Amino acid sequence: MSLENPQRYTVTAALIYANGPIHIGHLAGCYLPADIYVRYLRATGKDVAFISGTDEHGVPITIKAKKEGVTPQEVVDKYYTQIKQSFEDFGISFDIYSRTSNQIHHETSQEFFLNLYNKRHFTEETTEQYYDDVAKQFLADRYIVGVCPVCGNENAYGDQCERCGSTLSPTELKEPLRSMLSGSKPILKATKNWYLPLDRMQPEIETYVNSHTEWKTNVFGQCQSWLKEGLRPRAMTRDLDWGIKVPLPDTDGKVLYVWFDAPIGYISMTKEWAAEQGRDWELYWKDKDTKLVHFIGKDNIVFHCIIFPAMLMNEGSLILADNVPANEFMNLEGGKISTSRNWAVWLHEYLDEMPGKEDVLRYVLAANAPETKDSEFTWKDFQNRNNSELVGIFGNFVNRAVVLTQKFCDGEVPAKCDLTEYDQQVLNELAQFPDRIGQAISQYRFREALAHLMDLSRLGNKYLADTEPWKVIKTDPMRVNTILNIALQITANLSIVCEPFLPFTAVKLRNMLNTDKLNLPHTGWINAGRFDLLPEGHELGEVALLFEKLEDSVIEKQIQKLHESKRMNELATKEVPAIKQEITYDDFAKLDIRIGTIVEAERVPKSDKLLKLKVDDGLQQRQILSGIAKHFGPEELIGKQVTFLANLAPRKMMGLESQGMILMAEDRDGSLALLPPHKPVWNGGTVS
Ligand code: B3M
Ligand code: ZN
Repeated sequence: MSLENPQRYTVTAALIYANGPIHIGHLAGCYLPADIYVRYLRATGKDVAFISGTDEHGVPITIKAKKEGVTPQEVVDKYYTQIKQSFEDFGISFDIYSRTSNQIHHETSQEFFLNLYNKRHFTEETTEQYYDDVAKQFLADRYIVGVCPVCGNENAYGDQCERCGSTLSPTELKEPLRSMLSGSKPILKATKNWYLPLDRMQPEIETYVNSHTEWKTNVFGQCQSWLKEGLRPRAMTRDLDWGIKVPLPDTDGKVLYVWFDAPIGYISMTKEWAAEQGRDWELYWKDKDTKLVHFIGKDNIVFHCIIFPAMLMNEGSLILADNVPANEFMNLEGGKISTSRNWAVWLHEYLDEMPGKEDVLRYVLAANAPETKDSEFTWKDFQNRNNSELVGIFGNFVNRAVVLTQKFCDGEVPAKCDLTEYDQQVLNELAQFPDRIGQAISQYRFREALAHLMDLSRLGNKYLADTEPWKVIKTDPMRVNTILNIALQITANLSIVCEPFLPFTAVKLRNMLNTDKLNLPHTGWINAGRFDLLPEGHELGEVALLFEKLEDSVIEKQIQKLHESKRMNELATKEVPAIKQEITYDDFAKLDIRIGTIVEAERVPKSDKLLKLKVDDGLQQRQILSGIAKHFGPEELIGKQVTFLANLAPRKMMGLESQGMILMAEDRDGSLALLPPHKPVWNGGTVS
C-alpha cells in the first residue's frame, strides 16, 4: 500500500561511487526519472527534499586508486567534483549533493551502528577470511586473483571474471591464487565481524515487501526471489583500511561495510541540508506522513528493499521507503555500457560537443528510459527524435504560434472572441493533459508521461494546421485573433508541463512568452489546463529557437568517436602475446630466411586482401602472394627491400602460385610493418 497524496516527500537518488565519471546510463536509469518526479512534485506545491551525493567508501574506490597510482582520497575528491558538475549541467535539481566522507556522515553512521549494537541487533561471528601475510591485510574478494572456473581466465577476480562475466566468490577460484596487493598466496585467517541477522528478520521483511504489491514488477519480483531463497546474515563490518571506523574497542583495521554506511548517507545528507536551510531533518525521516522514495538502478534493489529497511526497522524511529522505482539498464549501440571497455557516452564530453543540448539528451533518455526492461540508446534514434519530435512537433508548434503572433498581432496576445465548437473541443482536450501527465509521473511511468506531453504539442500543431490562420488572415482577422490566442494558451501550458522533463526549454519558453512579467501564478501545475494563462494584450518576449535540426555528419561523428575510443582503450589494455612453445636450434635452422627487393606489385583481381609481388631474390624474380592489400598500396612497396621466407613450400591462392612468404611485424593496433635490413644488402642475403 502506498501513502496517498502526502504533502512531504523525501526523494533519494543512489549515491554513486566516486570512482569515475558518469554516463548516459546513469542518467537514464536513475537520476533523470528522479529529477522529473521531483520537479513535478515541486510544481504541485509539495514539500520535497531531493537528496543525493557520492559514495566514497568501499573497495571500488581503493581499486581505482591503485589503478591510477593515487590515494583513495584523491580519487574521491576528483570524481566528486566532476560528478556534481555533470548533474548540475544537466539540470538534476538536487536540494543537496553531498558526500559520504563528510564528518556528519561518519558520525551519523557510527551512531546508527552503536544504536543497533547496543540493542543487540548484531550477531558476532568469527570466520576465516583470505589474508595477505606480506601486505599484512585481509583481502576483499576483488583483491584475490585466480583461475576462472568457467572460462579458465588466469586473471579472474574473487568477485567476478571480467573475461566471461561470471559472478564468483573467492572460494570458487582455481589455483594458483594470488593477492593483488603483494602477489603472494593468500592464507586463511580468523577474524571477527558483526552481522545483521537477516535470516531472523525474514518475517518482518516479508510483511514489509508484501505490503507493497504496487511496486514495479521488476523490483517486486527481485525481492520475492531473494525472500524465496531465504535471507542470510550479512556482515556489516569489513576488514579494510578505507571507510568509516567501527566505533568499538579493539577494531583496528575494521570499517563499516560500505552498504551499511552508504544508505545512511541519505539521512546524514538530509541532516546537512536541513541544517543549512534551518529546517527540522526529522520531519523528513520520522514523520509518518512523509513519503520516502528511493530512485536506483536494478543492481541496487536488494540493498534498498531488504537490507536498508532491515536496518531501519532495527533502529526503530525511522520511516521505510514507500517505493523504490528501480530501472533496468540502458544499452548503447548494440552493446552493454562499459566503463572498463570505454563503451559509453560520458556526460562531461557530451556537452563539450553538443553545447546547449541538455534537454535533447534529457528528452531522448526519458523517451527511451529502461523503465520495464533494458533499453537501447543509439545516435540515430537520438537524431530522429530530435529532428522529428523536438524540432518537428514541439519546436514547430511553439515557433508557429509565437511567430504568427509577432506577424499578425504585433507580438501581443490577441483577444479571443466567439469560440467555434472545434475551439471548445481543443480547449477541453487541453484541460485534461496536466492531470494525465501528472498521474503518469506520480506512478513512475515517465515514458508515458512524456508521450502525453508530446501529444499536447501535437494537439497544438493539428489545431494550427486545421485552422490555417495564415490563410484566414486575408478574410477574417478577428478569427485569427481567436486562433492565436488559443495557440498561445497551449504554448503557455506547455511551458508548465514540460518543465519536469525539459527544464532548460521551459525557461526559454517562459522568456519567449514573457510570463515572468505577469502577476498571475502561471508556473504552478495547479494552473495548468487553464485557457487564460496569458491575458489579452500581454506582450510576448523575443522569439528564440528551441531546438535545431541535427545533420547526419554530427551524428556520424559521434558514432565514430564511440568506436574510436573503444579501439584506443583496447589498444591501451592489449597484452603482448605469450611466447610460443619452445623449439630446438635444428627446428630454427630449417628456415631459410633471406633479403630481396620487391620489383613489381599489383592487386589480385577479386581479392581485397591479396597483393601479387615479384621479389628479386638474387637468383630470379619469384612470385609471392601476400595478404597485405588492406595495409599497403602496391605502389608504396615497389623498390623496398624485405625479409622473406625462401623455402616455404609453394601453394596456390586464387589460382596463383605463391613461392615464399614476406615477413612482417604486427603493431599493437594491428597495422603491419615490413622488415627491411638496417642498411641495404645484396638481394639473396641470408638472415640467421
Ligand atoms: N554506491 C553502488 C553504485 O554506485 C552504490 C550505491 C549506493 S546507494 C546508497 O551503483
Ligand atoms: Zn571466466
